[in-house]
Amino acid sequence: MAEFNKMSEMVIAGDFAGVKALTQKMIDDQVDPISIINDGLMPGMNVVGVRFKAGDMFVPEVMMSAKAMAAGIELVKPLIAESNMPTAGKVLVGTVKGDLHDIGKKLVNMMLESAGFQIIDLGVDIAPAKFVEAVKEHKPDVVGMSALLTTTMLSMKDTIDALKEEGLRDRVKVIIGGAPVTQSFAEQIGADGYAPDAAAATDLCKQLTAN
Ligand code: B12
Repeated sequence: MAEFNKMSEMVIAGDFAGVKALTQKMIDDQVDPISIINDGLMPGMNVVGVRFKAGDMFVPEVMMSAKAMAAGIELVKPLIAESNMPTAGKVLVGTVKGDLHDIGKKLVNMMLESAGFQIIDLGVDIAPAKFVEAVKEHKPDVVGMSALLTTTMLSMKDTIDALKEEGLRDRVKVIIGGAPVTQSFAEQIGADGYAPDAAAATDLCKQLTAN
């Protein structure tokens, strides 16, 4: 349908008002709300992910696209029974203890949400015990930790160790990210994965929740 393509283009362009208006028009025209998400909004965000990874789009543009997509989702959400909402999995995220940086984490959240993941964001300065508590409460598929300081990255290992001590490590995948974090650090502390940016984080979560 040409309107789906138009909607994808509007998401890519970060056209908040356009996406909102077109979503409402489609709802008025009785288009299936799940199809609006899967055939209109998602394909646009997928393109954004690819372009961001290739360096053809930058953080502010990605945020505009994610906001445009969210405007569409807001309108269709009430029309879809909770259980039918397409969900790719549940991701629990937090910035680790002692660290207050959250801009990158918010970007990761937006991209994941746009890809259909349910996000539980614990916030910043999250101690290992708090991650453990939240894993018990929310039973996520993936735990994502963010750190921007070389001093706070060490708390990522403490959190993984705490999950092990509580017998929860095998029940969740753990991914880490943030400017000072690397793939080799992820391997060193026993995380399941590392991603350098929000688009790669989305790919990683898709991969880890695929089975
Ligand atoms: C903005 C900023 C701040 C803001 C934070 C505001 C906020 N709400 O986040 C404020 C002013 C509060 C701040 C404070 C401090 N900061 Co500061 N800050 C920055 C700055 C300029 C930008 C960070 C940022 O937002 N980048 C943009 C986002 C989009 O990128 P990103 O965070 O890397 O996220 C991407 C990826 O890393 C990845 N990612 C991120 N999280 C996750 C999580 C997962 C699971 C995955 C898979 C991927 C992933 O995806 C994201 C999107 O693509 C950096 C410098 C820099 N260029 O990085 C310094 C920087 C990180 N800060 C630094 C320092 C030293 C501090 C302070 C200690 C300064 C001070 N003396 O008070 C305090 C510490 C406060 C604390 N306890 O946390 C240093 C860290 C040095 C180091 N190696 O340890 C840096 C590198 C600056 C520098 N060159 O010295 N800071």
